Amino acid sequence: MTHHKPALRVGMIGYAFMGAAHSQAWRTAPRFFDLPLDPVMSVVCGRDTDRVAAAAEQLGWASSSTSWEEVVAREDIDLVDVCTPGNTHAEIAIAALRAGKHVLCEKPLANTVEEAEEMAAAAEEAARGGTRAMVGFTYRRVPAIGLARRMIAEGRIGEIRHVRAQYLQDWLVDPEAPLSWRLDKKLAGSGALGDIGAHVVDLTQHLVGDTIAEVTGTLSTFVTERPIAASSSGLSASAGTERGPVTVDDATAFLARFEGGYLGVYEATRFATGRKNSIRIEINGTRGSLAFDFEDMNVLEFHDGSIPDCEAGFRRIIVTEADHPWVSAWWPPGHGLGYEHGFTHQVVDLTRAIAAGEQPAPSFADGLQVQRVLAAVEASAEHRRWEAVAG
Ligand code: SOE
Repeated sequence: MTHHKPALRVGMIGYAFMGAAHSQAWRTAPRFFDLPLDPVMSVVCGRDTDRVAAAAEQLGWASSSTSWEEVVAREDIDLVDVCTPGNTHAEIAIAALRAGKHVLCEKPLANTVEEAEEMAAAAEEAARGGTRAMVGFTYRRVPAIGLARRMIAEGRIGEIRHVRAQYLQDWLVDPEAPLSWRLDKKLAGSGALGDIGAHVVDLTQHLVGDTIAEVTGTLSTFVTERPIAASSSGLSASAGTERGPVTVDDATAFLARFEGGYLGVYEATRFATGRKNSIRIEINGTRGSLAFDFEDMNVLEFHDGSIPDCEAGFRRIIVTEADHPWVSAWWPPGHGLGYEHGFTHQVVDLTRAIAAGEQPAPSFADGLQVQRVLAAVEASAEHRRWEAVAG
């Protein structure tokens, strides 16, 4: 294919949901985009020898390993892609950066602000030597979100007044849905707040180009015990009747005030019956409004306030034109993109930034700032008051 280009040899840690999404991205990016480096899917790493070998075969990695330390130390690896639960992000990412590997790390950046601070410091240090780090807030790279950001930056909706964001899922409505690592505070850090709330915090801040200054919010856990899943506990199938505690939030709601003075209203839940992956964002400005729902991800709604009221209204822009962000590499107008394309665009932008010697976005510093917002929401819920976002 692109043998004249320098290689970017990738080692990926973890191979479940995110590992599959990232594998698809590494494989596809150089086939649809003209990249300055040629990604090589060198090694995938996991704890179980047989399962990780099978994953390598299935997902297209040249080899497999059961030691992330070994992968990080390998001379012939240029980038470490961290697709593990949050409790291992800091250790793996920092070791990789110190070994001179570029890092792509899944979100949320870490499980605590302290870990995120250490990661951001390691990334800053590494950047001095040209080593890059990026956190995987992949929804930034949905074309409709890219278009919304461009329109806001161009002033098309004027001054911002309201930011409204919801991340709605329903995979925990059934009280018999099993405990997964995502429901264990030690592994996941928090529940809906960090897993999906983090996305809308990042997305909205990215869209308006501003940060949240203070928050007040609350957290709820509706189902406090669930059956232990055989696969995640290592117990036999008979363990189906055993139950374990849910140690994270099922849902959160919070208000925010941005540095620029405007208001934010946020909701993140795994109990919105009927909503599967509904990331809804509406931004109201003095000259217009924009609205997005990931369940209709190729569409951006735009109300242009300069049109006379008798003819105005929200119109649906189908974000599949060649001059929409990232779209020209894909299909003709109207043919649509999906969830996986965000991951491909992430790999494209990261690879280009590495080759250009530039800082990719979102950086670990951006990931740390989101972590601070999450921590402020938790503190607010605990103390029942407004909390400033530290930093
Ligand atoms: C589960 O809630 C999950 O897979 C999240 O972990 C992702 O970040 C989100 O994009 C989709 O839902």
